[in-house]
Amino acid sequence: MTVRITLVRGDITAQDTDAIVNAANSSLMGGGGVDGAIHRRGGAAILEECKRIRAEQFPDGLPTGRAVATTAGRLNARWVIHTVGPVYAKSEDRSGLLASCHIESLSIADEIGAKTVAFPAISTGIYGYPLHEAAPVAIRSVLGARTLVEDVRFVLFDEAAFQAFETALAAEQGGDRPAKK
Ligand code: AR6
Repeated sequence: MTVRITLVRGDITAQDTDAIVNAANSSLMGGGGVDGAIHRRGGAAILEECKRIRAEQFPDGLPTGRAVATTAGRLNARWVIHTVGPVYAKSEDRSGLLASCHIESLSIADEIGAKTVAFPAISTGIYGYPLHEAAPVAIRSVLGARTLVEDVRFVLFDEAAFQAFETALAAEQGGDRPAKK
């Protein structure tokens, strides 16, 4: 079954999906942007689990393109899936790593049994990925993923991000207008 993709404008920390994806960094110790918002609103339980994951599984940090799950603490979601997007580089195509973030996050969602997953526009903030390059990669990797996840909600913070994802989704779906919430 193909994943159903929905685009919404909003704050990912307010989503009530089974899991929300965090645009983290390798340290898993928090940061700015989505990462900062998730840790602030979710509370200390998330960081505690991140520390344990670092100590037990990833002493050198979570590699770019990989994903791990923790509790969502006080958030509405049940889990946070932390993934590390690539820092944008003009000199090198890192779209494979960005695709991997989505595919690995959905694979972790399958492991924990999450059927609905919210993604931010990974790498398009502090990591500098242009929206018009990131959006098609994100949409295509989700549509192409082998997963049991039924609903993927891209939660876009501003109009520019929403429009980039709307264009990318319409292109993939042969010109259909995407569902707007
Ligand atoms: N909800 C939804 N989207 C948001 C939110 C929010 N609450 N806040 C920002 N965005 P970024 P990155 C958008 O910078 O580029 C952190 O310090 C934002 O407008 O959060 O992957 C980490 O620790 C942008 O479109 O993530 C890493 O060090 C998108 O989310 C680094 O930033 C991603 O922006 C990761 O950078």
